[in-house]
Amino acid sequence: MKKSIGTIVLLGALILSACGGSHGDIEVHEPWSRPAFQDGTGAVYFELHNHAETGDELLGVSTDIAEAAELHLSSVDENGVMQMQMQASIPLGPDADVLFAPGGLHIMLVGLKQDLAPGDTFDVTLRFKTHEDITLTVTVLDESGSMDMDDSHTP
Ligand SMILES: [Cu+2]
Repeated sequence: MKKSIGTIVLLGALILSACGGSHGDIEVHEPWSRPAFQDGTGAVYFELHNHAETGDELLGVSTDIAEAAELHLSSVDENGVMQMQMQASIPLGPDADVLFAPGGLHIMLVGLKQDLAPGDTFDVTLRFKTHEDITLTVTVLDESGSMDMDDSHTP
C-alpha cells in the first residue's frame, strides 16, 4: 500500500514537472511574440518564475531566427515618449516573478531572418548566471495577443 502511494506521488511529480515548461528552479510561462517581417525587429514576451531561495540573473538570449536578440526595457519618459533601453542583464530575486510584457521588459529580435506570422513557432534560448540554459518555444500571436486561425501562411 505504501509503495503504491509512493508511485502515485512520484507520477504526480513527473506530470507536474512535464507541464508548463518547468525547468527546475526557474520556470518560463506562456512565451509569445508579435507578428513581424523579415529584416525587421520582433518582440518576445513571457513570465519568468524563480522558485529558488537564491537569486539568479538573466544574462542573455540567443535565437537562430534573428541576427541578434537583446534584453530591452520600454519606458515612457517625462515627455510621454516611449523609449527602449538595452539591459545588460535582468536580476531575478529569490522566489521572484519577472514579467516580460508589452510596455515593459521584452526580448528584442533584431534583423529577423524570416517573417513571423500568427501560429508560427520558433526557439529562443535564455542564458542565466547560475541556472542552466532554458530553451523556449515561442508562439507568434496576432496583435491582440490571441492565436489567429488565418492559415494563409501555411503551405
Ligand atoms: Cu526593444
